[in-house]
Amino acid sequence: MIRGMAAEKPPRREREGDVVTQVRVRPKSETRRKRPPLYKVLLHNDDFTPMEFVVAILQQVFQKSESDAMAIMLHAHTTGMAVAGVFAYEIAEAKVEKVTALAKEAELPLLCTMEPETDSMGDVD
Ligand code: TYC
Repeated sequence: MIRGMAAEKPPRREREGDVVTQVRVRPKSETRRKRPPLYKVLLHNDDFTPMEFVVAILQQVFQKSESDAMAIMLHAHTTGMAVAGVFAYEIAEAKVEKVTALAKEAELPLLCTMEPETDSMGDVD
């Protein structure tokens, strides 16, 4: 022990007969997360995409009811942006790609993006 210095804990070893198992002890900062980080999928307002198209996207891609889809579309229409849903990274990415492909196919400028979900302190996790 070195005086005045926090000695680092050595790796734990467990003896089982002749087999020595070394257990890796991760520092707290490296422990596995229980929940994956989440991402908000955002629909941005524009002046050209018909309201009906946005409602249909919300129903078909985000499985929203007609009344929820209408409320989310109107929120984007009045505030400039709305959260269509919150998902793990790969799911959010697939939703953005799907909406972008449907908008392109319909030759509409509807913009769909994703961003990390943050808590009330603005922290990602
Ligand atoms: N502002 C569009 C209109 O008046 C409708 C609209 C709503 C477009 C939401 C995009 O994310 C959007 N036709």
